[in-house]
Amino acid sequence: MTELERLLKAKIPGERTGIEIKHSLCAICSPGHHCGLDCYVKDGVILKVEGTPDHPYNRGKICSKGVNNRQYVYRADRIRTPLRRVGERGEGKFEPVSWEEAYKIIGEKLNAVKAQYGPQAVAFFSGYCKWYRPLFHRFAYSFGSINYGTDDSTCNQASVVAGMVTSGAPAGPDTGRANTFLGWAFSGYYSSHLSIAGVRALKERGGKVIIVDPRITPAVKNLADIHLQINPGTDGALALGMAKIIIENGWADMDFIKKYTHGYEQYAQYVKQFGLEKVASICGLDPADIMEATRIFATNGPAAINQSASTMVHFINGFQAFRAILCLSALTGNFDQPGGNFPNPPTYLHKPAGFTTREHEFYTCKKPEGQRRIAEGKFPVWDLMCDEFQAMDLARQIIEGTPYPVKAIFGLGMNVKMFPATDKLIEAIKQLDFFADADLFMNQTAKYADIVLPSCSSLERSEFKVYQGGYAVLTKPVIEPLYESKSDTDILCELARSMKLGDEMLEKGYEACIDWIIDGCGLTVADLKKHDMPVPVPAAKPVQPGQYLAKGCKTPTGKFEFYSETLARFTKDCGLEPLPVYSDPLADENSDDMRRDYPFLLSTGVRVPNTIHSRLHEVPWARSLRPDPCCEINREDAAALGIAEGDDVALYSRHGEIRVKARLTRKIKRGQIFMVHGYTEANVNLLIGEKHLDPYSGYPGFKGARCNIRKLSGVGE
Ligand SMILES: Nc1nc2c(c(=O)[nH]1)N[C@H]1C(S)=C(S)[C@@H](COP(=O)(O)OP(=O)(O)OC[C@H]3O[C@@H](n4cnc5c(=O)[nH]c(N)nc54)[C@H](O)[C@@H]3O)O[C@H]1N2
Ligand SMILES: Nc1nc2c(c(=O)[nH]1)N[C@H]1C(S)=C(S)[C@@H](COP(=O)(O)OP(=O)(O)OC[C@H]3O[C@@H](n4cnc5c(=O)[nH]c(N)nc54)[C@H](O)[C@@H]3O)O[C@H]1N2
Ligand SMILES: [Mo]
Repeated sequence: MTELERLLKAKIPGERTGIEIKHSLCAICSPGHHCGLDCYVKDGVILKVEGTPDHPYNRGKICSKGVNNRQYVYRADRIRTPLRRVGERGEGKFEPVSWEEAYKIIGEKLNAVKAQYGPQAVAFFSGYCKWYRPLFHRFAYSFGSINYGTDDSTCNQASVVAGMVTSGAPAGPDTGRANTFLGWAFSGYYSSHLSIAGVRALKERGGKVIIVDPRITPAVKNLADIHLQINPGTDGALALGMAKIIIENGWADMDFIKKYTHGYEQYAQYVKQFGLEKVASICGLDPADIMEATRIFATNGPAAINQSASTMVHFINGFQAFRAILCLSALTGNFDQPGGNFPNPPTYLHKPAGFTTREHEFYTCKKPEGQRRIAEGKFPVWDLMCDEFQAMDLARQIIEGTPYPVKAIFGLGMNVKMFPATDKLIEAIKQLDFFADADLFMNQTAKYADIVLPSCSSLERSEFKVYQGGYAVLTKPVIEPLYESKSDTDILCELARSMKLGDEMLEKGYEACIDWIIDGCGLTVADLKKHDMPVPVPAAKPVQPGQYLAKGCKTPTGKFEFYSETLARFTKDCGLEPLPVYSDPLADENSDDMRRDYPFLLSTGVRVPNTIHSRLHEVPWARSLRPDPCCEINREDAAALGIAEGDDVALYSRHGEIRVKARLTRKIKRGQIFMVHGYTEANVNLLIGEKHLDPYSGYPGFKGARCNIRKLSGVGE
């Protein structure tokens, strides 16, 4: 091997090899992260990726998902050209069409539905990706439809709303200044790897870590001083029981409570019924552990609570559980205090960076009046707080046509596998007059579309992004978009022009839109284009604890509300409770018959290191870590059912059945089964009913439903 060959094999950048390091960001994962990436590029091809060492956010680190970027971008099932369906819906038979032709068909079809049924009969829906959302939201409104919806119908928005209802603003943990870290459903190693360093540092300076989780996770093993291995979905009871202990031991911060909170008397009265023995029995915990964890949390302050983004609200009692946990922060005077939890308002796309943008004005200025959203009236707090439809009622409304027909969907990255009762949504999509979807990959959903558009990845596009600490970046593409793919924002702006939507801003293109949104921050797109790394934003100012309470909470009383006056508005007509009440996570599935036929609690979608939702199941490196869809079952349960490691099993509920492999574990207690979501060949969402929803948020009980399991004998099964 020559030296040059050796250098090339080792992918060493430089003039000799012609390998260049180009900066971008990893958008495989959630927008809360988007780590900086070094892409090693030669002749327009990505050879490898690494974390960018001097990136202000991830400082060189990337996770086990991010390392897959090269294989992700070059996945064999990338959609190459715009496509028109020629076979049956779902059959996967398409013919290529030009972009102009695709835009023309989309325009004609959407306008035909609008003419016949009204603009609200067209629904606009976005899957997980957030980066194009302000433009997409505005597109829907400029078209004239109020029906814009996203994966926020199932992700972390319910946690945000629970925070808004209680304190007026969601409040994150100030781990850097805390003495105690209460990780409530915290699995940082898997779902948010950069959060671990802060917890480690806290431990190193002598702080205490409590983790509440039904599983023994790496966070439990490596970080926890106390692990409360709770029964899934019983967290609300634990939080209320802890409140009782805190109040009775005189650990509540009465000065804080008097000054900054509302409804303490009713709350203190309510928690009296959550005695230690009762709570220990509901939660499956040792009373002594609950006592000790509560003592540490309440007396070794400041204490920060890190609630999971979505786990708590993935139960039908989750909204109130989230509130009950949040109340512990105010009860102990840790809310909006250094080392506690403090609100840090988002700057752009959920990410706080210490400056304000005109993200919301950008689309609300086009909001159509006088229309009723899909699901409107079913989840009144959602209606009040969220500027999008709750998608859990989408399939029903399409099929039943009430209160009005929905006849077309324009989707960006729509993914039916992620909805409970996926089969019903597919039925609904089959009944539409028209369905268009843009995605990188020919996934199960795209196969049902009449027109499929090829989107490109973050490495092939230019994308605006803000970061904590007051940074912003406009990335540059590191390679040309593959095949005929385009960035989603170019698709939206070109379609706006082709359809003559009459929206000058969208017609001007993405950069003009961003310039409008960031106006006043001290930087323009032209400034950002001079860099390929995040730069400090002149208008950014760090947000400090205490600032929020000083101005008064954004709640009806201006206080932190143990007793929510917002929820109280809906008590009489909708039965919503103003206090953070506890209810059974399986309330709708707890009949004797159900207990007998489906004795296991099914928890779906606990995060695993090798994938985010469905996005890496088809990527060879990531897939090799977990080649088969498998469900986890406690070893003793498995033994009782004659199930051995790797056995084929049927996992079923009253709604459906899937076939997977059994993985035996001691990491979960008896009576529970955990299964990862996002597989087409074993879609666990077929087991979750469309009506198994939290009445406050409309969120599905993904993490608490009933199921059963049986070993498959092989032949004929
Ligand atoms: N059972 C169960 N179901 C769940 C969950 C669970 O825990 N359990 N979790 C829920 C949660 S929290 C969430 S957030 C949702 C996530 O649900 P989805 O957002 O539907 O999940 P993804 O698999 O990320 O699918 C997004 C789609 O977007 C495509 N895509 C990726 N990048 C781009 C892009 O740049 N442009 C376009 N146009 N498309 C792109 C992907 O290829 C994929 O097809 O799932 C929910 N569903
Ligand atoms: N690797 C990876 N990372 C991801 C994602 C992914 O799909 N894969 N998805 C991203 C998205 S969209 C989201 S919303 C976030 C979600 O992020 P997280 O909410 O952190 O994700 P989970 O791992 O589902 O849940 C965290 C922990 O909650 C525990 N848990 C489960 N049920 C209960 C319960 O009843 N009570 C308590 N106290 N704990 C419980 C789980 O065992 C787990 O250890 O992750 C983001 N990050
Ligand atoms: Mo999510």
